[in-house]
Amino acid sequence: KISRIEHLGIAVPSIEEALPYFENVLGLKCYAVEEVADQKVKTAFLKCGEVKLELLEPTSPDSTIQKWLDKGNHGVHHVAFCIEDGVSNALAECESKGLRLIDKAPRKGAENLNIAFLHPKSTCGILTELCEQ
Ligand code: CMX
Repeated sequence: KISRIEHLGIAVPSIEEALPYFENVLGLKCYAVEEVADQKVKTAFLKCGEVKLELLEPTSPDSTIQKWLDKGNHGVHHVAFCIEDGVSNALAECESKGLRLIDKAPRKGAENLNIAFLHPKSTCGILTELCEQ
């Protein structure tokens, strides 16, 4: 069961260059910067009410985010939903409903959350992340 949007993942070539817009223009506050080594990204988190924005900067040319940017994409990369009754249960339900899972089981993401991704080809073109505290 989805309780809320946990965060929006936003791909940027450089967190340093993007932050002045988010902080000085939008007035949001960056409260954490963290590298997620296995995803080859540096992340910066900002609070926007209950929802977070996660800026994603690639740390390697073969990073998923770098490949996405190289294809001419920019901006919102994924939507992450908070799942009340656990990511494992949600994955089983999504699979039974014919969705394509990127992660077959939950794994640790930024902020030490249990997370799993669903493939955008089965979620109306929106790369979808499921999260649990
Ligand atoms: N949103 C919507 N569609 C996307 C997408 C995105 N973010 N990324 C890729 N796609 C689409 C592509 O447009 C492409 O569609 P077409 O075949 O119609 O052109 C299709 O998915 C396949 O894309 P691809 O460029 O060939 O890329 P890959 O298959 O190599 O990877 C994906 C796509 C979604 C499987 C991969 O990005 C993935 O595993 N993502 C989950 C992990 C992740 O995003 N990590 C970074 C964030 C980590 C964090 O938040 O901590």
